[in-house]
Amino acid sequence: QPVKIKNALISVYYKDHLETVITELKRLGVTIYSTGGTESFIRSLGADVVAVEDLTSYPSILGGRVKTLHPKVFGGILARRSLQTDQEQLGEYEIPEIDLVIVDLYPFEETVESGAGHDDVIEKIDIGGISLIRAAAKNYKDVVIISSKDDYQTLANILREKNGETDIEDRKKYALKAFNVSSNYDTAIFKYFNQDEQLPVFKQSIQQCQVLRYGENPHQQGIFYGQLDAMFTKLNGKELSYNNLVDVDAAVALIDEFTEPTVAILKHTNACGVASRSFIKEAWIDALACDPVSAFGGVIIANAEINEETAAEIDKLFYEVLIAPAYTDEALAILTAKKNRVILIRQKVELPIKQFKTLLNGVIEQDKDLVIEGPAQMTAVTNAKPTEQQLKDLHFANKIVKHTKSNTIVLAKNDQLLASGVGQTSRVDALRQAIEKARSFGFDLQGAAMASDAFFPFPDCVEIASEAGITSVLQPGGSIKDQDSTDMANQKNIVMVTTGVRHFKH
Ligand code: 93A
Repeated sequence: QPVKIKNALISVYYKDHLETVITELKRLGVTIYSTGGTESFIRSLGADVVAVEDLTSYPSILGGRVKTLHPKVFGGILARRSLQTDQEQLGEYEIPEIDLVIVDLYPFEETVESGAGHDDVIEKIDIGGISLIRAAAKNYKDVVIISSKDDYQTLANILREKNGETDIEDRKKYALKAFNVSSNYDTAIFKYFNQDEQLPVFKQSIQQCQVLRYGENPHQQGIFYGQLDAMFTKLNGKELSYNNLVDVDAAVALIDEFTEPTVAILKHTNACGVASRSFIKEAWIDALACDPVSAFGGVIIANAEINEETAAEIDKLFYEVLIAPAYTDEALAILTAKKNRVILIRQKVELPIKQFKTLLNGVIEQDKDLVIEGPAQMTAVTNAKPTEQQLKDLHFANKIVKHTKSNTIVLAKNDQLLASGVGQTSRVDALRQAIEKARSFGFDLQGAAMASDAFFPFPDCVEIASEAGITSVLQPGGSIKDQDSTDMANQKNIVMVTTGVRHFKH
């Protein structure tokens, strides 16, 4: 049914281009209600206008935060013209029907983009205006909602051509547009809050970028968005490649799990050597001993200063990148003799707590895995209880398992990685790979600790582990067949603890 406009409410932030509509409303004798600034503007055009305060018998309060939020305004917009009870209530409370609402919202995005401070941005979150838009759009069967300047001219044309009437198709089209305006508006507010609270570091970092030699392979282009200079001082070597960056990222995340002097060696993001010792040189020697074959061409990271004697040992290996918090001058003299090797000093800077990855036709975001369970979070589920040393070994293995590609099993003993099975499609495969690797490098697995990134679906892993000499096992638990694995551990007289926390990494 056509609606003949009798009363209009106009509340616009930017007043420009309103003249044509006002001219038509004036000609049609429409009563115009309006808020402070808009009211003055309409009056200046020579049209009659009723202050919304006179309609509500309430002043605009809280510095304008509450000016249209009143039943006398919203009742007139939301009342169903065809519903008798709504009509009776309008009469009872002396509420005029409002058939046209024109709103131009507080410019939230524009205020954010102008670099305004937080308080100014907050003030530009429109509450009354967005409510007017939503209310009028909800009642589009009886009300016209104009939520964008772009529509002033077409509205004026319709009013002129149809002599103040609108039809349902037009009103529905304007309602659709109104909900588009309101949803974009709220999305902008959401983005502002999300950026402000969670991603300050990331936001900063993507303002700079660096073109890489190539991507993962020479036929792929690569760019790094971020500020490497803020994290590392490069003392020697060529530009970091795409793959170097990926491994350096993994190395940094892994080493931050450790507090004692520790060295880790990584290949394709997985550790192939980790050891914690009282002195960094011993940590290096025992990290390398884990898998000296894989270590070739790897990324090395240490959490303590590299001295001369450690540098002399590291220098014997061909590696791509070495990262440490500091180097002695004598150490640097040795390390910088090989021109291509990248030597980095790492500054501790705050890193983003979110991860992003493109996927299908979108992007997925998640929190980084920032938790690690220590002995206090380990619950012994077997008859045999862990010794201090076993708890220490399990904790060490758990730190590494968290940073290794799933499915993974990590074997460790005396603060040294013995071997791991990485990125396997079954947990049994990961365990077999780990056992075989450890043996091939001469490790005796008697008394070793084993950590699994996820629960055991069957008791087979516990059985195989026990046969290899492993005496303590850590896993998150949570399989419906947990008890089978526990029974197997009891039968083999080995210790098993659960942590309740899974550490998948893909
Ligand atoms: O602060 S508000 O959210 N509170 C309200 O009740 C309210 N009603 C309308 N802002 C409100 N408005 C907005 O005021 C409109 O969306 C428009 O942007 C602006 C118009 O104010 P004025 O007519 O005083 O210039």
